[in-house]
Amino acid sequence: MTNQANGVKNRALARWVAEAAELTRPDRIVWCDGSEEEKARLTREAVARGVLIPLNPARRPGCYLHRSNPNDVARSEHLTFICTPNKDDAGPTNNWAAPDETYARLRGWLKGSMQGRTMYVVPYVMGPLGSPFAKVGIELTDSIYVALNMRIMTRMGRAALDLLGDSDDFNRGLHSTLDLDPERRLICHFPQDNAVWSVGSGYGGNALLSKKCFALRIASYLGHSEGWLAEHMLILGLESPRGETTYIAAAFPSACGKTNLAMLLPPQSFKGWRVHTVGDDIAWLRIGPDGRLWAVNPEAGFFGVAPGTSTKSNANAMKTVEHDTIFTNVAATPDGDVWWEGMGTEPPPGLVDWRGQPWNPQSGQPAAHPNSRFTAPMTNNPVLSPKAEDPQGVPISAIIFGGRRASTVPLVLEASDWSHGVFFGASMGSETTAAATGKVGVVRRDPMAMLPFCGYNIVDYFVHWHEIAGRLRNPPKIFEVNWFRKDRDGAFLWPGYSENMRVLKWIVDRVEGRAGAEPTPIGMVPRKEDLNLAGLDIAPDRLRQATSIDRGEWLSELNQIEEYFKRLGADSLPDFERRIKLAREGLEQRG
Ligand code: OXD
Ligand code: MN
Repeated sequence: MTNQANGVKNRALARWVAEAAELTRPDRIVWCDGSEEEKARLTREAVARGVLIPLNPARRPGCYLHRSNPNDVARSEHLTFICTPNKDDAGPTNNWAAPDETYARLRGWLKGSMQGRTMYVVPYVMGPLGSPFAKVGIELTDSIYVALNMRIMTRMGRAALDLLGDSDDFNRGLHSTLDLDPERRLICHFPQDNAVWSVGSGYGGNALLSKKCFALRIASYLGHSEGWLAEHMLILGLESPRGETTYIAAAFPSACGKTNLAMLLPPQSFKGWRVHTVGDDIAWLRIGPDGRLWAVNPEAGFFGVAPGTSTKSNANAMKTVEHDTIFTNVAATPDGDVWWEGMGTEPPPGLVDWRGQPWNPQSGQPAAHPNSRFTAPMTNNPVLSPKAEDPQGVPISAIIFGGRRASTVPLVLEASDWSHGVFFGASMGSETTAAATGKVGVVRRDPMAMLPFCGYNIVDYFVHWHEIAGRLRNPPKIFEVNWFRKDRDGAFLWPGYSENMRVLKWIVDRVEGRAGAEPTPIGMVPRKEDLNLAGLDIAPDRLRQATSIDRGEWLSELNQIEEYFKRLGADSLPDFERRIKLAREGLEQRG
């Protein structure tokens, strides 16, 4: 076995890599340094092995296509485990397994699993370099695709080893694709050990351990004990024509438009307004010395959903993926470009689908997998915030919770205070999407969009959110949005995309105390005159439907929320009980 570890001084790291190698028996160990030379070398190797297919350099310079195993195309929530000594610490929303048994079982699977393969040692930093938020992870992987993706998604290489120094405080991620057999696929988190072992999958959310595994599941656990929050939230800055920027963090379940909102291009009539992206998926939030909530995006790239991304839905994402991007499971055109459903162009003749098969519109199946992705460096984004690398992060003035709901939830609601906002987040529901395996389109409760990502007991997580308030002297206002409400014929009531700017502007105006709102038993809603609707062609009746609170729908919603909280054991939280009671009484009085 060759191992270039000679120069590595960190004893804990060297020991751990040696232990993992002893178990998995790779032919070679390659320590990634993050250099350009290394990127070129790994890319050449990935192309030679057929893992990456080069795209046409004239059309997509520096871009590659990867086709995954068709059985491995989304996060596998049913195979994702939180392994804590006590089952109760994982709580009612997580799959649980005992740590010792799980380590033993995985050790059995991992024995010799890297024979004939290379083990890549991928050191990485989450959070801007020099930031008090920053944390180090090391992923050991036998997937060259993972190593190259990690290079985009994190600050990978030398910088991480420098930051780590001789500390043993780093996330230990061990990843092997084994033989991609779903019967031997498990994604296991050991929060007490700051460790993740993921086997049998090469898919992003299962295999890029920096992302969901470390930056959300393990980090939420660390945040609970250290007094901060790791959230499934985008972060954006909204700059007014006067040059004032307000920062907003927004939680939406997977594939509900976080990347689109984070890169939003305001409509024509909003002259001088600009959106800047700080992050599109994950926020780490801490209370600053000023008593405000400060956020960083721990990631350095975007792992976005391709289908539905177009010049109309997200012109900035289309620019972001013009170069130096890895596409996964999209369709390929005969001239070496990419294509997906909802790209806004007709499928060209001679298309090859995500499985590598010839495709035409009669094929009866999408050409790109519905959860096909792009991995692009955040610096490709033309509207990247100048604060994205700021070690202090950005101060958050508003938090938004959003879901995909065909009915019931209005376009936007404002909470009366922090704890009312916590209720919004804890009770939110959304229709499922292709980002996880399983049925698509059924409403499931997804508290704070963290259902698949909270690494500890969700009831403790709610309490943690409540307790944070005690230390926030200047808390953000909290809102709930729903861009997806439909009329009786199934058509969307609100045009969405760029027009969501109108809702963001109302939110900023509410933060600044400049806009009006109407109280309802559920929360504050904007009246027509409170929204800037200049240049928007929407029938008054459709706007009314989009923003209305239907008494019957909400009484049934509250029953479902109450039922859900009971199932979680969260009904004992006095504040939730009070919120439900107040909302019910208010609706009943409305008659
Ligand atoms: C993601 C997800 O990949 O939420 O961001 O599934
Ligand atoms: Mn996500």
